[in-house]
Amino acid sequence: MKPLGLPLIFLLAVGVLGVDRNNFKTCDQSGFCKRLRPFKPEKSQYTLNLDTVIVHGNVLSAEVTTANTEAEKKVPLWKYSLTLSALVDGTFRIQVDEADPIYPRYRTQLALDGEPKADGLQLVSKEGGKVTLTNTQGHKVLITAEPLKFEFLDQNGDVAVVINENSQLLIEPLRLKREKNDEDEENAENAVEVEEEGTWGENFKSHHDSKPRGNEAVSLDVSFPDADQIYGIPEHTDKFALRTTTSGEPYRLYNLDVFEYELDSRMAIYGAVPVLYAHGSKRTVGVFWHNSAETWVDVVNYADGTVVSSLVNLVTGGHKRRVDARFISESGIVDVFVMLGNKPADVFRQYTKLTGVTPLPPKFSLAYHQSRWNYVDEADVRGVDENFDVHDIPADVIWLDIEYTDRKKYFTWDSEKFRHPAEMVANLTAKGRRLVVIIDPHIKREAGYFLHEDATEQGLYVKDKDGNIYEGWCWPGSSSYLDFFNPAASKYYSERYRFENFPGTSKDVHIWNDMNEPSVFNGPEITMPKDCRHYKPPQDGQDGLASYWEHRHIHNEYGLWQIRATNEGMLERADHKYRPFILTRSTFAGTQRYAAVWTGDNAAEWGFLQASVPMCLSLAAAGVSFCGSDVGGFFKYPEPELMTRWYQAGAYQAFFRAHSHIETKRREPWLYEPSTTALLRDAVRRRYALLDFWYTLFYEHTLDGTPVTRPYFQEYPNEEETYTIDDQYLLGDKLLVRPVLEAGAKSVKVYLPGRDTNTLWYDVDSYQMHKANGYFNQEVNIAKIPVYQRGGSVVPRRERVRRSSTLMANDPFTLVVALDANNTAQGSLYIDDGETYEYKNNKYIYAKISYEPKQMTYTLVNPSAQFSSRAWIERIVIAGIRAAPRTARLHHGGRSTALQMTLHRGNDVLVIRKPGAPVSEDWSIQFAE
Ligand code: NBV
Repeated sequence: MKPLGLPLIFLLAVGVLGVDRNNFKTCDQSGFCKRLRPFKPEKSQYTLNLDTVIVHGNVLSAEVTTANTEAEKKVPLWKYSLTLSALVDGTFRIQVDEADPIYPRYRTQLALDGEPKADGLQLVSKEGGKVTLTNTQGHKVLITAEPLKFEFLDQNGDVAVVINENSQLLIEPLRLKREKNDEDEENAENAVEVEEEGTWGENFKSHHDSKPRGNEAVSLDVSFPDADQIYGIPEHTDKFALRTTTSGEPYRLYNLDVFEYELDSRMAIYGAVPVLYAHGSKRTVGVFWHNSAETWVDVVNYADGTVVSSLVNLVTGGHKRRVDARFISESGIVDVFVMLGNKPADVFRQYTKLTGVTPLPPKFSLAYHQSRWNYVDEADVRGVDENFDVHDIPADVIWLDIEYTDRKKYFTWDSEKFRHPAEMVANLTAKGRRLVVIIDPHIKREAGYFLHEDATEQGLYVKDKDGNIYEGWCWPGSSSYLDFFNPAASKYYSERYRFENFPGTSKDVHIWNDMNEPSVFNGPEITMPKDCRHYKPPQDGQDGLASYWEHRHIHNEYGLWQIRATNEGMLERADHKYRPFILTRSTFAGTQRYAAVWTGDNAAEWGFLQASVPMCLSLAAAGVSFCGSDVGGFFKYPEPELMTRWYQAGAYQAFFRAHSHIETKRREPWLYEPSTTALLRDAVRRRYALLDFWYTLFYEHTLDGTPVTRPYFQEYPNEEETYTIDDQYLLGDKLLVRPVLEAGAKSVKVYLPGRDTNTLWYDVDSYQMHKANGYFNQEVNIAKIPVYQRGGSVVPRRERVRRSSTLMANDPFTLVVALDANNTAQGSLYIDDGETYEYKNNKYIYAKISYEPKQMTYTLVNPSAQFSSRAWIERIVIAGIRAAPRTARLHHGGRSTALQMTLHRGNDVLVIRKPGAPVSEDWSIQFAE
């Protein structure tokens, strides 16, 4: 079936912005959400059978049964198996599955970074209808048998997380479909036996979902006593702090290609990471709902004005602080991780311990990227590349969108427009630049196209509900989709990335996986039908429904399977020598292990620039620190002021790429008036000056798993005003960024946290010192980007302007030392070759830098790590110094040299000129009064 030229409609719609909500389900249109959302029995019908409790190793296992009470007949009498495991680092896991399901229920496969490590679990007592357990860190778990409830106690013995407080644990047991007969009609009064409409099939618009397994939803509620705010569950365009959903739609997690997505919305968009964090001044905790099916999340914050006060009193006993959340998923099992923090950084780390960190990215990928749909041919690419040099703007990467291919057949080139891809790439690499090309997951169904033929012959495609190859509609027209769940398909796909299989590519060509929700223009909600079939490893005795997974089970992790195969292919194409860079649109828990994420098709409007900050903060908290938005906006054309502000903001977001829609006016930086070009140039140069700072932050993220881009409350957890701030943020614990996000701004409200600890903040442009005291008004002109360095930190910079980051490898450093109230500061610097895995063989430099009133030291953390670098320290700037030392001497390699200094009295800055200290060895500077 050929739908009505959808892509054309897509193009025509540029300019008239607005999501077509009719294409996407509300909770009421999503069978299980409608069915389960009202479910709130007075008392949970799940009971722990105390006689069955066994604690072995780190796991408690027991049987749970449901009572079939008169009052609430939604849950049939059934047996479930419960396990509760203690995991390292203050984390617990609860899994509840049917004890004996008629087919196995799906368990999400790729989110976890391997099997979580066990902690010790001890049974403390089993009495009075309760089981008490403890881990090695002194956290306790109290399980009440009837009605079933789990309370997690922090190390002070206070209740930190409660599961099933609101009795919303529910697992719809799998049942066999029976044809209706007269007997059923007679039994109609037995509610359990009567199947609700929609059990075996649902419709949405013209689409029918056959639901061969019937209803199989799961739900669970979680309460966070003492919490002021909860965060997480990206990807939405809503605020960073989640809002009460009682009077509207729940937050939806279902990876979707939402054309012209709207702002301030809980609608699902491209990504779905089911992790929540609850924060208050007492503690920070988190919950990771390990489920890849469509999921809806309700939130009640009892401090919200919208929550009726009688309910607040009833539930919280008058205490206003508490937030409840509830997950409802279409399928799977109940599998939830409880992370007990108790500081924000702890809980963010606990989450990345489970799902993995972002591995050290190749350095170029942290630099500036220039993209457009599309650079039309080789001459265009060359022109763009050259113009960066003509206009003295550094750039590291040029991107090619779908039009570079031979009519959307991925792993091919348009042989007219891109006749010499290898030369084109060589031309870029000569300047240290790279190319990124797009590879989408839909495969053009065209006779003679090797990928289509191989996939058909080898049975590598996703199947439809009847077991035939699924056909959908996407950019190439009629398309099929590789089933990455089939190891043969993933292997085949990985191999497509080999240089010999993708001619023209080299280690300097990296990959953009777009449309991997997956997007299907003529599918329900623009995606794959839920009753499509995915590969499941064959097992004896499992046939029929037990022999495959349905798309409904795995939907949110489909894209993750694709990028995993891409990553594998990119590693293998270069014998695991070079670090791949991948950009993905679809996001799930664990995505950060393979790819950076961008926020998809935004628009050149101030609202979308504003939204980029909370969207990336939320993704960063969910493990994806490598996040950015299309700089300038994808749809529409950014006028100079918006373009300038977006470049300035993008320069301080992890993934910094300008991109635009094919139908919009060209907008490379030099196409604006020279005054605007100058501002864009300045923004990009600021990014390059801080590239080593970014690189060091990403390296440190691999060590501690905490976000690179941080909400204020991560570093200042007791400062209540910060809990809802999401228009400004921290980079590591050192820089504070308040991008100008408003049109015509003459000043912006900057919040400087750290009042209680006498924190000082230095304006990075003037070194003007501000004492932390909450909000202040920062005057801005169009050139100003409000960024502040924390007193007590050292930030490395490189000031020489080059064409690309690669060409800066041996450039000298400036160390900016910002003093705290005690005249001390600490920082670090990480250096390696920027692109290989040699750092894993100790070929790197990682130094701690420390400043005290009498001396400054630069010390390699791991002296056996060696990397030879010709870079050196050309300047040390000390901000906030009131009295200049009389002398300064560099001590290095047994020698001592007198250094020259200048004190700038106006702003209390001391500049040490040309200390000439190396970056690859220890040194110190001694100051004398
Ligand atoms: O490949 C074309 C675009 C791409 O430029 C954009 O960044 C993606 O988010 N792609 C979506 C397809 C359709 C856009 C309407």
